[in-house]
Amino acid sequence: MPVTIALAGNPNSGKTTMFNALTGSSQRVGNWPGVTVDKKEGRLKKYKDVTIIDLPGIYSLSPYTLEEVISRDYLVNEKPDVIINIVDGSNIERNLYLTTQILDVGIPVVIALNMIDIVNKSGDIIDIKKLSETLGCPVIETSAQKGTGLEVLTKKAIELAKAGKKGTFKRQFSKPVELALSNIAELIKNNVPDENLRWYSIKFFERDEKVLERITLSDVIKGKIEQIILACEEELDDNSASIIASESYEYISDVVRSYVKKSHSGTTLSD
Ligand code: GDP
Ligand code: K
Ligand code: MG
Repeated sequence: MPVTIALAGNPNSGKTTMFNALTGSSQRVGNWPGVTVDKKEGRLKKYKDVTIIDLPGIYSLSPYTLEEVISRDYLVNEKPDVIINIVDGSNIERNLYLTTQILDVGIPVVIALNMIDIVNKSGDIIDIKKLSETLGCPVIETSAQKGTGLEVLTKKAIELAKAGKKGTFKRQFSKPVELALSNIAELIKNNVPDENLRWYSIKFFERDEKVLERITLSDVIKGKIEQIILACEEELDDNSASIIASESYEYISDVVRSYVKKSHSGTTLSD
């Protein structure tokens, strides 16, 4: 069975280094449709039926930059079989913002906890097992530069792709937000793919312009969604997009506080 793996991650997380290590000389560079951003594609070494797509480096899946829109359109509409999310382990808190959004999309994800050589040298300790349980997906330690962990990483990715195995990520937003999201999900569930329902519900809640353009809903349904959002905004006294962003940052900082022990700070590793 042919498998398509997408590499997604922040700029400077080691994506290009990883892509080169995985694909060697089998690379082709083209353009994403209609834009001049490079689209790099290659074949996984030793596997002729595994294609690797290098997505542009991004910090989030919001609709504000060309790179973000290319990446999310690809993930949501073209659906790779599995995403390898490259996380710079030495900058984990910042990198996990994109990770949570990628996990919301609803396709299988493996996290490459990259720069692990730097993490180890610094003396920081990351509880991989707990992180993996919390994020509901495998977390594999890698050094793209030294070539460590890559075989385990790609084996895991191919295994998830073939099993079509989605993660079990279940971060909870606050009660009013979860209520709004489930009410929105009820209204849009016939208009979006099942596996992406959570992602679309969040995007409608955020009034994401690109999603509003793309998914056609009746004016009555649109009106109901707006009422749901307004009620939540009133209750939490903030606008919806900023509610999602700030609750996401809180969630990530909890995760990092619990599972990352910095060698030079007072942060503790919970059990
Ligand atoms: P990109 O912006 O995500 O494509 O990142 P690059 O692949 O260009 O990597 C950014 C820098 O980090 C480069 O200098 C790489 O050599 C270096 N790098 C990438 N992966 C690793 C790693 O696992 N360990 C270390 N120490 N450096 C890495
Ligand atoms: K770079
Ligand atoms: Mg790069």
